[in-house]
This record gives sequence, C-alpha cells and structure tokens, in this order.
Amino acid sequence: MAAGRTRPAAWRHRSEGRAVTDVVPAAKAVAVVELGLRACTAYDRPDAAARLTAARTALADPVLHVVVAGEFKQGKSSLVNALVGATVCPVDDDVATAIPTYVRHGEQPEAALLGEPESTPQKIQIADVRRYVVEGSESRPEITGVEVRIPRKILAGGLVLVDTPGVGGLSSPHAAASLAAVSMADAVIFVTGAAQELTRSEVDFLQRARSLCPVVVCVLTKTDFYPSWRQIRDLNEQHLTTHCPVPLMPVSSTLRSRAVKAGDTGLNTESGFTHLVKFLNDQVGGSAADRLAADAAAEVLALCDQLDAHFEAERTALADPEAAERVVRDLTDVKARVDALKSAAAKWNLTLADGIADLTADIDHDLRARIRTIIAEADTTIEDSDPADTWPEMEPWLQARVAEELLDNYDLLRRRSGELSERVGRHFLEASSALTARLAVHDPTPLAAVDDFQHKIDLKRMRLAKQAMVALKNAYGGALMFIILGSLVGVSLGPIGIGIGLVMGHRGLREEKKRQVQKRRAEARNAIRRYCDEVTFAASKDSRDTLRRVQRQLRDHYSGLAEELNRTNAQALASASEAAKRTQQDRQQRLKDVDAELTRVRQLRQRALEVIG
Ligand SMILES: Nc1nc2c(ncn2[C@@H]2O[C@H](COP(=O)(O)OP(=O)(O)OP(=O)(O)O)[C@@H](O)[C@H]2O)c(=O)[nH]1
Ligand SMILES: [Mg+2]
Repeated sequence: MAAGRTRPAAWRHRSEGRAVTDVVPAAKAVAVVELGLRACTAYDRPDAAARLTAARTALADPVLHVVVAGEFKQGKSSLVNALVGATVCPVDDDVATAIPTYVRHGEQPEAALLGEPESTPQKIQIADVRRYVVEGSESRPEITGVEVRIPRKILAGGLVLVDTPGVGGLSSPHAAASLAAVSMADAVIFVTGAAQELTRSEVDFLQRARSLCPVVVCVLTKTDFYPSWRQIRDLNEQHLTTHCPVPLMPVSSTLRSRAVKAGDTGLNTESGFTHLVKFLNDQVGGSAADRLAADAAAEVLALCDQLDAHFEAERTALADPEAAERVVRDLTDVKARVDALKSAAAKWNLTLADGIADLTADIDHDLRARIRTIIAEADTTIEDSDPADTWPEMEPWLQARVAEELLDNYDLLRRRSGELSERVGRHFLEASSALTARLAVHDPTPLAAVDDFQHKIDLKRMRLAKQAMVALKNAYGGALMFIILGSLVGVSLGPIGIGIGLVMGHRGLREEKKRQVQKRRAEARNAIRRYCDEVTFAASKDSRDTLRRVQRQLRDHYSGLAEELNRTNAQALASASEAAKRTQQDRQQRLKDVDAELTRVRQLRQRALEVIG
C-alpha cells in the first residue's frame, strides 16, 4: 500500500499556521444561529433561545479529543510534545507514563489534576506535572488525569491532545482503558516506532480502535534513529492495507522539536510533521467543524419547524374562516398530547425511568455473568494444575480476561443507552409529528408539504440519535475506564503459600503433598474470587453512576423539548382562535403579515439548510 493512495487530496492545500477548526462553516453557522436568536426574540421564544445559545457556545468553544495511543515506549509523549512544540509530557527511557495527560489551549500555561467526572480540577504547578504523570511517583487512584493548558496556535481551535499510558498488549487492562477513551474520542493517533514492523497485537488494537472511532491514523516514529525505517514503513503499509486501511505517516519527533526550536522550516518538513498537522487540520478539525456547524444549523431548523407550525396554523385560519374552527379543534387535540408530555407522569418519563432501571439491572447481570465465566475458567485451570507452578501466569491472564470482559460490558452499556434515548425520543416524534402533520394537511401545496414533512421527520430522527451520544459522552467523560482499569492494574493477586511439608515416611509425605496442593488450590481460588469481587464492585458502581448521569441528561433534554412543543402549540392556538374573531379587512391585513413572517422563516430555513449542505 503506497502512502499516497490513502492520503486525502486536501492535504496538499492547507497551511500549517491555521487553528485546527475551520472558520468557514463555523462562521456561516454562527451567522445562522444569530439570526435564529433574533427570531426567538421577535417571536417570544426564550425556550428555543436557550438551545440556540448553547449551540453558539459550542461553536465558539469546540472541544476535539485526539487520543494518542500505542504500545510502551513507542514515542507517544514525545509526539505530543513535538506537535505542540513544548515539553509538556514527561519523556523517559525507563519510567512510563501512568495516567493520561490532556493538553489543551489556554491563554496562560497552567496545569490541574483531574478527578472523577463532575469534580473540580485541582490546580498544580506546571513543574509538578511530571510527578503525577509518571509511574510510581505521586499517582493516587482518585487522580484520573492531568490537564495542561498552554498558549499554542495548533490547540486554539479546540484540539485536546490526550497522551495515554502504553497499552502493553491488546488484552491488557490498559488497552481496554485506552479503547474506552478511544470510543469517546474524535480521532486517534496510533504511535508505533520504526524499530520493528507492526505486531499482531498492534494491528488488533488498530482494528478495534477503528471500529470505535471515525478517524484513525497510524504514525511511524523515530525515523531519524532507524535508518531502515523505509522498509518498516513498506511492511506496515502492507499490514494496514490487508487488515486495517488507515493512513500511515512516518515522522521524527526529535527532528520536529529541533525544527520548532530553531524555526527551521526545511527540518520541519523533513520531520514529517507537516503531513500530520495537515491531517489534524483537515480530517479532524475540518470534519469536526462541519459537524458542529451542522448540529448548530439543525437547532435552527428545529426552531423553524416550530415557527412554521405556528404561522401555518394562523394562516390556515385566516385564509378560510370555515377552516379556522377545524384548526382550533385540531390544535386543542394536540394540546392534550403536548400537555401530557409535560406532566411528571408523562409516558416518555416512565419509559426513561423504567429503561434506566432495566438497563442498570441488565448491565449488572451481564457483568456478573461475565465474571462468573472467568472464575469458572480459572477454577478449571486451578483444578488441572498445581498453583505453585501456574500462579505466576495467573495474574496477567486474569487481568487480561477481566479487561476484555469489562470492555464488552461497557460496549453493551453504550449501545443500550443509545437505544433507550431513541425509544424515549419516539414519544416526542409522535407528538411533534401530530403538530406538524395536521398542519401539513391544511397546507395549500400538499406535495411540497409531504416532502417537507418527511424532511422534518428525518431531521428529528437525526437529532434523536445524536442526543443519545451527547448524553453518554457527557455522562462518561471518557476518563472513567482509566480509573477502574487503572486501579485494577495495581490490584495484585498476592502470593500463595508454597510451603513444603516436613519429611515423613513415604506414605505420609505423599499424603502431605496432596494436602498442600489442595490448600494451595483453595488459596488460589479465594484470591481469584477476592479479585473478581473487587472488579465487580468497582465496575458495577461505575456503570450505575454513569447510567444515573445519562438519565439526568436525557431528562433535562426531553423536558426542554416538551416545554418547546407546548409553547408552539399554545401560540398557534392563540393565533388561530384570534383569527376566527377578526373582521374581513383585518384578516386580509394580518394574512399579509403572516405570509411575510412565513417567508422570513423559510429564508432562515434555507440558510440553515445551506450550512448543513
Ligand atoms: N531518536 C528519537 N527518539 C525518540 C523519538 N520519539 C521518542 N523517542 C525516544 O523514545 C523513548 C520513549 O519516548 P516516550 O515519548 O517517552 O514514549 P512513550 O510512548 O510516551 O512511552 P510510555 O508512555 O512510557 O509508554 C525516549 O527515550 C524518547 O527520547 C524520535 O522521534 N526520535
Ligand atoms: Mg509516555
């Protein structure tokens, strides 16, 4: 596989000096959101304005997580330092990175320790970062990461580089932790050194990362140090083409750091980093900017839907006094439905509460079943051997098995939370479709209305699916897996007694040996159970907490939506009722105004659609 074939053509155009998120779609989206906000003021929609303000904030302050992962000592921390042109992550030949470092933009250099999600970061001196990040120093289980802020242009667009601990084989707890982080990331840079070609376990990790994250790139480091890096590159290209088609980029962090220090552009090009920076600009920043812009525009479209529904109702009532009564009747029907959405006993609320309760039980059950399987496997091994011989291999085996099962359990949580959000959202789809559908029937251009109606429904579905991910991302924070799995790395099975019995008569010795083996087996079984109990306790508490946060997020979101639908319906109802009472002349005048409003709403819709593209 030649490198050129997988590289997007856009690489060749952009310059490195730009901030990572693209300004063009963002600026267009900001303009559309501003117009939407003005419409909210004009039409008295503070409820929808809150949503648009949130979209505007997200546009102004995007956050894009790029996880830098790979095996031990391949040069991950050096790569992050070289990218930002500063020594923020400790680099060492002997001591390993132990917890993730989040490198992001800040006006002033500063650092903080991160704890559990929703806890306040604790400020520390930049000079102390090393003490917390590297293995065996200040690391404490409650510290889940270190955040470093520095003023760097490459980070100004919202890029957050996450330097992670080495994974140590695909089936290690750290690999599972990295993959959990990867599942929440916007992109992954997989780092492999030019000392040797990709190993089977590296390719496995890449494959899994690719199934979890939309953008993955493989970076071949230390090209300055290994003269035969081109051969390694070619071999890696072949592996990637066969097993996991992602771009491969050879780089030298050492040359890049030197180039940045000396301001040497020639050396910078030689370091290979120009390609990587462009990739981050185009594939990560560019696509994220497009996505953010599209999300913001979708919020404006949702507002247009509501305004349309309101004015269409009024228009129908004004245009045909006979129809006015029908419109009022229909809207009164819809009112009962949207009112029901607001009550505490709303069906969606029950679906959510029941769904979370079921999910919590199912995830817990799944976890316990998985752990039971591991215990059964361990018991078989113990029964078939003398733990005095097999014990040293038991610990890594157990950690690997547990990591594997935890990751699958977490995958299940992710998938099922998404399904739940969609199920809850369906209650709204029905009610809001009733609001739009009835009015579409009255629309004088039925064909156009059908298209439009379909489009509105598709858009709503799109936003439902997105909401699930947003809730999960906010609830998970991406760092939690590091806590559980990270703390498991520290849990040791401990030694088991290998005592040899006293010398006795021949028969007595055999009996004693048998007794000793039995004792060791019992001890081994107990140690395994203790370990598994700790795992089950930590992991099930984590998923319960996560699901509680997911529930809160979804409840807030859908309550807001219920408010909005109510307001739309109330406004439409008021206008339609009033229309029925107007005089003929008054009606004609108001009809002109409403037509003008509808045209304005359609123009806004058009602009929002242009942003989505
Ligand atoms: N010559 C050369 N050495 C490099 C390069 N990148 C990293 N190294 C060296 O490789 C060693 C490991 O680098 P790190 O950046 O600490 O690797 P890491 O992947 O973060 O290591 P862990 O976090 O412990 O897994 C250090 O001695 C670095 O100086 C490079 O591009 N060229
Ligand atoms: Mg490191």
